[in-house]
Order: sequence, then C-alpha cells, then structure tokens
Amino acid sequence: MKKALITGITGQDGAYLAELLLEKGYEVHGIKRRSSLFNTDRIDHLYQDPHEKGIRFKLHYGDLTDSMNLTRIIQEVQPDEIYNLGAMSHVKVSFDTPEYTANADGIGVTRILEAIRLLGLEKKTKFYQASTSELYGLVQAVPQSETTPFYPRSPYAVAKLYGYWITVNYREAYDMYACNGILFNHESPLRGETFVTRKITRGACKIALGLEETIYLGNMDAKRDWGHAKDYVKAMWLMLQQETAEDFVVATGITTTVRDFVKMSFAELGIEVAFSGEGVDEIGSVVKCTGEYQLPEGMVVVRVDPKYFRPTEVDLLIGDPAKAKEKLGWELEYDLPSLVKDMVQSDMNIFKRDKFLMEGGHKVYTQYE
Ligand code: NDP
Ligand code: GDR
Repeated sequence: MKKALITGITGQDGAYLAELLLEKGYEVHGIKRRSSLFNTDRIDHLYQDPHEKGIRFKLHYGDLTDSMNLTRIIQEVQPDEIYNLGAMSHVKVSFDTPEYTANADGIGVTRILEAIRLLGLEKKTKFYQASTSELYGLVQAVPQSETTPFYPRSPYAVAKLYGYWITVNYREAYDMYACNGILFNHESPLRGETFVTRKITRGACKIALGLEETIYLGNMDAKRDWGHAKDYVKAMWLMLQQETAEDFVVATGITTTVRDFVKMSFAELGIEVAFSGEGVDEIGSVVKCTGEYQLPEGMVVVRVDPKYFRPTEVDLLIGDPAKAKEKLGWELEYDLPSLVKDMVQSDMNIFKRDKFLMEGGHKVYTQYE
C-alpha cells in the first residue's frame, strides 16, 4: 500500500486530494495545524478513529515553519509521495504578513526537501510542490505556459517563486523526483470564503434569500483562468506517477473577468445583473428575475470597495495546459458554467439552512471579509 503525506490537508485542495488518494487505496497522512477551534471541517467525512486497527487516514500536528517537526513526521511516515499544499495562500493577506508568508510558503519548501535528503529518502519519496500562476504576475505573454518568464507581483508570489526554484534545484542537485504543478486558479464548494469566487457565490445566495443586500468587491476587471479543484488534484497525482519529474501548467485555457463571474453566479439563480459606472463608482444592479428568487428591479447588489484593491495586481491569467494534456493525459470534467453551478447550489443549501435556523429564532453568524 502506497503512503502519501499531504501538508495543507485541511485546505480546499488537501481535502479533495485526500479523497482521491483514499479512493486509489493509499494510506493518507496529513499535517494539520493546532488551532483553538476545530479546523478540520473539510475532511471530517474522511476521519477514521485512531483507536481502530488498519485505518488509512491519519493526521499529525505540525507546521511548515517548524523543520524538526516536519523531519520527525517524514521519518515516522516514510511516505512514497509528499504533496506540499500547505501555504498562507491569500494573495491580498500576504501584503499584510510578508515575512510569515515567505517563511511558510518559501522556506517551508526547503524544510521538506532537506528532510527528505537528510533522511536518505531521495530515491523513495516523490515530491509535489504547489506552485502557482501567480508566478507569472505582470503579463509577459499569453497564454502562459511552462516556458513563460515569471514576474511575481505579491509577497505570496515571491515566496512561491523561491519554492518553485528550490524544487527545481533539489531535483537537479540530488536527482530527486521533485516537481512543480503550476496551477491556475481552481475553485469549488470547498473554496475559502474570502477568495473572490466563493465570496461572490455566497453573496449571491444570501442576497437571493434576503439575508444580505450588497456584495462589496475590489478589482472587477481582473481576469482569471478558473477551473474546478476536483479536476486539478487529479493532475497533482498524475505528475507523481511519471517516469521522470517535470513541471506542468494546469489550467483550462479560458479566461473570465470577475464581473462576468458575478453575472454568471446571479444568472444561476435566475437573476440578471447588469453593470454601469466606472472604477470605484461601478455598480451591479438587478435587471430582471425569472425564477424562484424575486428581487426589485434596479436593486444594487454589487458595489466596489477600494479596500479590496491590491498594491500590485495581476491583471490577466490564461494558461496553456497542452503539456499536461499530452504527457499526463489530464482531462477536464468541469467547465466554468458547471463550476459556478456546483458552487451556487452548495452555497444555496448552506444559506437555506441558515435562514431556516434564523426563522426558528437561532442566531447565525457569518463573516464577510
Ligand atoms: P487553502 O488556503 O484552502 O489551504 C491551505 C492549507 O495550508 C490549509 O490546510 C492551511 O491550514 C495550511 N497551512 C497554512 N499555513 C500553514 C503552515 N504554516 N503550516 C502548515 N500548514 C499551513 O489553499 P488551497 O487548498 O486553495 O491551495 C493549496 C495550495 O495550492 C496552496 O499552497 C496554494 O498556495 C496553492 N495554489 C492554490 C491555487 C488555487 O487556486 N486554489 C492555485 C495555485 C496554487 P489551516 O486550515 O489550518 O488554515
Ligand atoms: P488570486 O485569487 O489572488 O488569484 O489567488 P482571489 O480570488 O483572491 O482574487 C482573484 C482576483 O479577484 C480580484 N478581486 C477580489 N479578490 C478577493 N479575494 N476579494 C475581493 O473582494 C475581490 N474583488 C476583486 C482580485 O484582485 C484578483 O485579481 C488565488 C489563490 O488561491 C492563490 O493561492 C493561488 O496561487 C492563485 O489563486 C492562483
């Protein structure tokens, strides 16, 4: 039975990857951070009681900023594959926490690679690094491929640039099986609530149910190549099943503005939204409602709040997944409309439940940032 170790197992990708590897018969180990509240919502359905015999899903406390902890866990687990998905993954927040981001997202990669080497596991343990389309940053050429130059535009992207190159360096210096997946944005019902897609699908559902009036957003013109996380974790696994380690772009090849993502999300609920005005004065308002959810015509459901603007922005991302399709045989099951549908349906279920509880006199708290 193969053993995999996943850092960031409590995150969006960690949860889907753990599911996939368990389905494939792996013993799955994950590193979770200690927190004062439970932080395992996304993987609770995979939990197996450690008191039982023969369990295939095990969690270890740890942190990417603690090399001794990482080394001990890797020594104990002796994994065949390590997927390094753990990171401070929010681009805007990285401007507020640049040093910590560099430590966890940059040096954290070295800590794992060096542990593999010191433990003599170079020939046994394959390593996957969660690299990102944010590496491309300031547009040099489109579509972005494995050969497009990098120009990172945030502390997050700069830290990930270090992670990218240290992975390449350990592969070349020590002949390790170490590779980078340069993944473009991927979303899902498990997406963190403060990333723009989830903020929009949650907001649209709450507005449709009368639980909120307006979504406040930042740059509406940003263009992203959005795919479904379920498809993207398959590419991660495929990258570690090859003869030799290589780096791959994983993307859909289609780009969409934040504004159009808003329109698609409301349209999924039968609400047509049109945009008018420019810059900070841009608004999105209801044109007509054709379904179950009836809102007044002209109601303003989207406004711009400059606090969500970034000091330096990435304007346009569109990836070329040709190499992943050809060499890995990777295929997409979801397109953007089916991704939006999946997210909106899931959020609608959550907020219908919340509304039901509120109508029953219970307090329900949500965060907006
Ligand atoms: P999430 O933010 O959903 O998950 C991040 C995970 O990392 C969480 O489990 C988090 O733990 C954990 N983590 C954060 N800091 C540390 C730390 N210091 N030590 C150990 N674990 C830590 O991210 P995604 O699942 O969306 O992304 C997975 C990886 O892929 C990340 O590295 C991200 O940067 C990268 N990536 C993501 C893309 C995307 O579009 N989703 C695209 C390209 C790359 P906790 O739950 O406790 O917060
Ligand atoms: P990104 O994702 O920065 O691409 O990083 P995010 O969803 O945060 O932003 C996408 C674009 O939307 C614009 N935007 C807003 N973003 C947020 N979060 N909130 C808003 O209110 C808002 N309004 C407009 C942003 O300016 C940006 O242009 C994600 C993360 O998962 C990274 O970890 C990963 O590496 C990259 O995707 C690929």
